[in-house]
Amino acid sequence: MRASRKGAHISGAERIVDAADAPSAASLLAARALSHPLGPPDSVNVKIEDAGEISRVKALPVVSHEVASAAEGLALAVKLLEGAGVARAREMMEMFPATHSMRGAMLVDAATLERLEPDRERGVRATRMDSDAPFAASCAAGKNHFAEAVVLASKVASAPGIAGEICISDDPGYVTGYVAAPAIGYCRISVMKESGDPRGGRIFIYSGPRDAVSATIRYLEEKTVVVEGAPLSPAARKRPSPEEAVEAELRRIDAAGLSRKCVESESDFETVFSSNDYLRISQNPEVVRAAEEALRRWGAGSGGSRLLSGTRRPHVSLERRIASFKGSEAAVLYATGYMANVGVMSAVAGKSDTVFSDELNHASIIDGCRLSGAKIVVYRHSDMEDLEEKISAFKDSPGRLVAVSDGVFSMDGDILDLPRFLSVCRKAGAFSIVDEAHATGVVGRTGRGLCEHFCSPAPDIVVGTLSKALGVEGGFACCSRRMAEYLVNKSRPFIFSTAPCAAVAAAAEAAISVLEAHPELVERLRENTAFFVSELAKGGIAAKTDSAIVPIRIGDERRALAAAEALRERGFSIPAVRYPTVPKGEARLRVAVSAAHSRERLAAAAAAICEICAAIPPA
Ligand code: WAQ
Ligand code: MG
Repeated sequence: MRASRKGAHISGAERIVDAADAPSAASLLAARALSHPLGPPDSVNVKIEDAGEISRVKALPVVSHEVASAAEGLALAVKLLEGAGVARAREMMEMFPATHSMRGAMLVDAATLERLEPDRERGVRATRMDSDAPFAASCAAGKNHFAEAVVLASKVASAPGIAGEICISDDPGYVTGYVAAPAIGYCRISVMKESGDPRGGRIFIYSGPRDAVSATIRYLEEKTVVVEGAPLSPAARKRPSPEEAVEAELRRIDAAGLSRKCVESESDFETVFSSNDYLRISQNPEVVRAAEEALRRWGAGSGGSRLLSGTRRPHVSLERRIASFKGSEAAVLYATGYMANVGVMSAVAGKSDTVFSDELNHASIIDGCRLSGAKIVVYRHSDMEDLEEKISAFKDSPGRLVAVSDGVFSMDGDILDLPRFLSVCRKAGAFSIVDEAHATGVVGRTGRGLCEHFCSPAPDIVVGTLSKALGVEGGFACCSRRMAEYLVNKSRPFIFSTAPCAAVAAAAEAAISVLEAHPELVERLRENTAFFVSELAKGGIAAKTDSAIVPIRIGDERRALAAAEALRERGFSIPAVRYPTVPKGEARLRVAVSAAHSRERLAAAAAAICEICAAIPPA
């Protein structure tokens, strides 16, 4: 339907209905045109035509943003579009006034800001679309700005090459507008212009090859699209449904290049450069046999927590063995390394205490600090002067002071200066806690960790894991006998988890035996790492490490992903590590060297990394 007066357009609308409903739809639309708020038209055209082949798309999820002013609304529009990957949204906003005189939308190239509409006065018009709402609801008399806009935006977002849309109504009384994009959905913005302002317009943002523009325009103007599940009013659902909330968040993650998936992986050391199974002990026949025997003897599950019938001989024996390997009085076993850190931190610190935590500590330490409820003071990475200064500010506070650091930093591969850390803790009377997850089996001549490496006494608690160089699973805390008793009484992840399977404990103990019997594995890992770093240097990449983790800094998340993908195509599984694992804009490739890698494979991987990093286009 199209209504006009003195040749000028007043209103238009279209419906896609069953043929049987066409006559009543036509009369409802005519009635709507005749009672338009802008006054009576002098002509109304109602055209009924065959919809042809119909394609169906899902309505964009709707997110509402309340703002206080038009200026705030326009700024938010820019921010939302940037979040959807439209880098030049601010400049597009400056082009917006040129849309005011157009009946259709401006079509702008996302990269170059060139205008792509064939007729600049008219613009590109999205037509041939409707919601799948029941006929009566969708034909209700009067204009429903919101419902019509969601349908239009959903069709536009589904068009090939469309990266986003900006819309402000040309209705002087309607100040709510929106930006939309496949990545962020339909984002309503409560105020985008001053009330009474008759200027409005639309921009469709195009991001595709130049020779596909006409296909996009054809889709927008000619393809018949029914939009499924478009809401009729935004007020009907103030709070997004659980499904919508999840959908919106997933789209946001995806748009930022931060989407993650579990990918099945071969345990093949020729291709995998990301395994923590540094010494390949997971495959050791003695370790596998120990697990098999224990599995037959003790069954597949332990049947209870350690304090309630879950403790078996292999658990007790493993705890003793960990302690003797690490040179501590006692050890407490946890189901995972994550739980060990969460369990230790939350047991040692409480509400009235203060924890000092390295800014690059592992997520499990951070989560443990948070769970403890203690005040958290973050100090600069490995900066012992900063730690000392921050700790000394609390010298008169009555609560406990607890300093915690990774031994090997898992994303940079560098190690803590343990003697200096301990001396700062001693002076301040602070508990010292060091996580040796990536140090055990790697650092120190025989893989016993930082104490061996520095010939240093031990911190109050050494946390570690059985799942990395020891090749099995589980975490542990090494400490004094009394401290172990304390953890068993206070550490909720220990108290409230089912005891690990006895076969896991038996395998872990066998793994420690393997490591003790074969210190040359640790030596080989060290040599392999040094070799790999020197091969990278030959190719022009200066990488550094004190462990078996070699970070290759890239910066931009998408470039890091592209590099990882290119490496995967060449048969090297080397992951890109991104936010939130590392800070935004500090994405990197993270190589974990193994004692099982051959020199040839290490050299080939280094060469591929150097070549690909030189070739990926800048961000
Ligand atoms: N295709 C392309 N551009 C169009 C079309 C179309 N089918 N219809 C209108 N435009 C352009 C034209 O330049 C208009 O001046 C401008 O968009 C605005 O159109 O969640 O009412 O029909 O409550 O005035 C937003 C609703 C309502 C926000 C938008 O747009 C909300 C609105 P209007
Ligand atoms: Mg209008």
